Amino acid sequence: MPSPAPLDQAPPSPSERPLRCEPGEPFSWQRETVGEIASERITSKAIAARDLDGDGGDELARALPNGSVEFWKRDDSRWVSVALADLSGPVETMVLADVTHDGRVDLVGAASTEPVLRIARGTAEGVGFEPVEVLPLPVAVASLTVLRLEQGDGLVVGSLPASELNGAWLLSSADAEPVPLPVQAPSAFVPADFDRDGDEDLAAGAGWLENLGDGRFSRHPLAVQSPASELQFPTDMSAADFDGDGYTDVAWMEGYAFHVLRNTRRSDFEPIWRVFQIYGLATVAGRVDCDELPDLVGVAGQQRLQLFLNGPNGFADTPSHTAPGDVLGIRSGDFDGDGRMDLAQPSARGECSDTACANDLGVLMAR
Ligand SMILES: [Ca+2]
Ligand SMILES: [Ca+2]
Ligand SMILES: [Ca+2]
Ligand SMILES: [Ca+2]
Repeated sequence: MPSPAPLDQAPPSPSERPLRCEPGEPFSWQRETVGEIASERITSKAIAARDLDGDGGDELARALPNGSVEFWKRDDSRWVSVALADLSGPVETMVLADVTHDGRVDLVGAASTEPVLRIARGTAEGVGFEPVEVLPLPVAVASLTVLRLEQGDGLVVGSLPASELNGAWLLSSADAEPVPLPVQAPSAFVPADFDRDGDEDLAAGAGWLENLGDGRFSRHPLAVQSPASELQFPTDMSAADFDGDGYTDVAWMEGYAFHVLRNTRRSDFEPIWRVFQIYGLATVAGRVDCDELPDLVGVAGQQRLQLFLNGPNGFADTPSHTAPGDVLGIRSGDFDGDGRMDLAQPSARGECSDTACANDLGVLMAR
């Protein structure tokens, strides 16, 4: 089977803000341009969204490969640049999380070219960061995922699939020793409290890791182990309670199919929906239309965005909306604070010089 490079990784969780729209309101996506990205290597791993100034809407940040990070916010339907930060070195993947456990959101970046984390501590006021600190790691970093722990935000560090130390590590804080996680071949990571015991667990590749709350994790299969199942290994996953039973389910994207696996509450999952498509690459989940059931977005063949709306009767087998353009990745956020998931979407404009391509950083606002 052809194996396209994983496009991106899903963000940790859909918005938990109250919905500010009425059930049955018609849905559309409104595309807005945030800025330009003069880089050919930007993907949505280098994009992060979080409400940093506490006004209820997420700020949007993007890192360039040289570590320069720009922050924007949506202000009265316009996008304004609000801050610059500098991680002073190569950055391919970036998260916003309180890894120093001081109550302020920090900026964390890393790259597959060097075994370090670059951390800029958040300052007390609004959107601002201290000068970067560089922390050594056992491996170069292919992915960063935020895992919420009792004491604050932790980080799951995934190494490159081809690297000698093939696996994933948990840093329970910025100054903690990395602890190896029982993961065989890391590809996609999605945190969620699957067993509702108050400790955030982690879907990781073909399994999920139950957080035992004492720093240890117990591994369970996530792919359904039956001869009829074609589930092998996800290129990406997202998590949300798609059937509204209170337990977080998983959307599983493979090269050729897109599945929803229902959390059975018995430490296992069962497939309840599947569509076929070519080269599924990335997925995010969150409420897009005006009901409480989370919807699904996939990046599929030809790198097109597809939206599958979820309702009381489940998902339709054809996407209800698609967005054109060469999508380089997706990141979810709620930029206007209305409780509906919006999408940050770098896209290729096809204008390249010898050294860089001019790409758009766009946003699809749920309307
Ligand atoms: Ca904000
Ligand atoms: Ca749990
Ligand atoms: Ca569920
Ligand atoms: Ca929104």
